[in-house]
Amino acid sequence: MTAELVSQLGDIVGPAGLITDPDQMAGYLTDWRNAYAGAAAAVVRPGTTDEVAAAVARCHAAGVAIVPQGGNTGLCGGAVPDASGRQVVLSLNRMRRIRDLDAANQTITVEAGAVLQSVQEAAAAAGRLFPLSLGAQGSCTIGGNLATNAGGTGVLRYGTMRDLTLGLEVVLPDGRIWNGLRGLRKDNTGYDLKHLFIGAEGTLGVITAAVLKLFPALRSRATAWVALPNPQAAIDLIGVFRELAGDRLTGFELMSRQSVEFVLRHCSGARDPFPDHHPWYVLTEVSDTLPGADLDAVIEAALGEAYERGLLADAVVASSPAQAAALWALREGISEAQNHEGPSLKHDITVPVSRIPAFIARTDRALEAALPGIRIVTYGHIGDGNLHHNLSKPAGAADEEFRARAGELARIIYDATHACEGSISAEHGLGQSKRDIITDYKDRHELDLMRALKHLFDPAGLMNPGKVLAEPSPRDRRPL
Ligand code: FAD
Ligand code: 2HG
Ligand code: ZN
Repeated sequence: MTAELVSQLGDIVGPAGLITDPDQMAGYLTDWRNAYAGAAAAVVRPGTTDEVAAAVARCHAAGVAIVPQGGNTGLCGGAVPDASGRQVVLSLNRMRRIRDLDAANQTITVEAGAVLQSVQEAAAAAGRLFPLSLGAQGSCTIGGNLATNAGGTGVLRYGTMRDLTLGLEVVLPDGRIWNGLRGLRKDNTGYDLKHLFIGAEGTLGVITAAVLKLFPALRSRATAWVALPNPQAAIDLIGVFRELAGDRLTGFELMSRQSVEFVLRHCSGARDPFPDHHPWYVLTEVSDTLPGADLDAVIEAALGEAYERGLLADAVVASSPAQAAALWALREGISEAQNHEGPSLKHDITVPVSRIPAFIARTDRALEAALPGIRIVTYGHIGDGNLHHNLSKPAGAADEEFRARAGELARIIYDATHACEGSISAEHGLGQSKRDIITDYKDRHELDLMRALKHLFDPAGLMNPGKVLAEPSPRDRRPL
């Protein structure tokens, strides 16, 4: 049956679109960190929406599960197939076209496999901004950004992918095509279905194209790196920046000394901006659509007020675009740098901004008590209340011993998150890594409704099964 299906899929997508050779499939079967690995009957790479629809319909008729995949940069194992070898990976990486750019409507229509950076560049070439910005932007795709409702460093000004999307085109789990590619900012004609597919991590259908919002290009920018005594100072500092910069505040990232130390150790060219060590840092950016706006003055006014209030230990304002880029590299290098220190246990949590200092104090005390010497790599989008509260093993400890503690350590972080009325996934999703533990933290009626929606869209359970929600036993499947 599988051989027959694979041959039919080959007829649909042609030789350029089908991979069955184990060596060529390998990169599609494990994730960026090599944290998850699976197997597949084939990797299918359709070139058009019609080909996606035909391939999905074929798999549906054969009862074979599909795992949608974009750039495979996700951090929760959502794009990795299971170990059965019976699933089909459906990669969108041949569907990269920019279908339309409507400057007057401030929209761009792109295919799901378009790499985020290429969409940013197309917008810039038209004098516009597509503001989603994240470390993986050279590899991640718009389809993956939508499926995970990606966030990144611009959320405090422009919102998440959900806020940036006006319309979608989706292939449903049985192969029908829903054309919702509307570029409308107002459309009250019933339920807004696009929001079900955004953040669904490929469990409700395959996103093939999207209409995205554009914004005026930013023509002036100022960037500062600030040393702080504690997280509360960062919360107070963002208040000062919000008051003085208003909507021009486009970046506000927190980093612990441990995070920066890993970057200084492992990223070539990284330099500490200050001679002394400080426990916490903030990278902040202010930008404007006006060319030549004096944003250094805005930053200096904010830093001046913060200094008067005793919030700052030290600060530097970038004197050139190259220096600003070097400061951003210190922030963007953390994920990669942590990989050099053994397994990195990732916890992408969010709590109300005001509760971050208490969250960090409580969690770090408990983590250090549970595993003395543990290296806590705290950083993130503090303006959104989103911390990457990641963990590295104590220096010299064995990888396997550390991995064995992962569940217990995650529980400490998630219990503290829950106690602060937060969420255990801010921007990376549930994938396979959090699909079981989420049931301990999310309202059970909400989970029931999610299961019912999954069953409504995908009654056969063939669209990325085992991601977001554990696979239901047939007994648990019930209609809405
Ligand atoms: P993939 O990894 O291929 O897939 C992710 C999920 O989406 C899977 O469940 C997959 O099945 C599903 N999917 C993919 N394409 C489709 C489609 N067309 N239709 C339906 N489902 C689909 N994330 C953030 O939010 N903010 C950050 O700041 C951030 N920084 C990162 C930095 C680094 C260095 C790395 C490695 C990752 C980072 N991420 C970040 C996580 C990741 O890059 C994002 O989640 C990204 O949006 C995933 O896109 P992708 O194309 O790689 O998706
Ligand atoms: C970031 O903000 C990303 O850098 C990645 O969301 C976080 O690797 C991580 O844990
Ligand atoms: Zn992030």
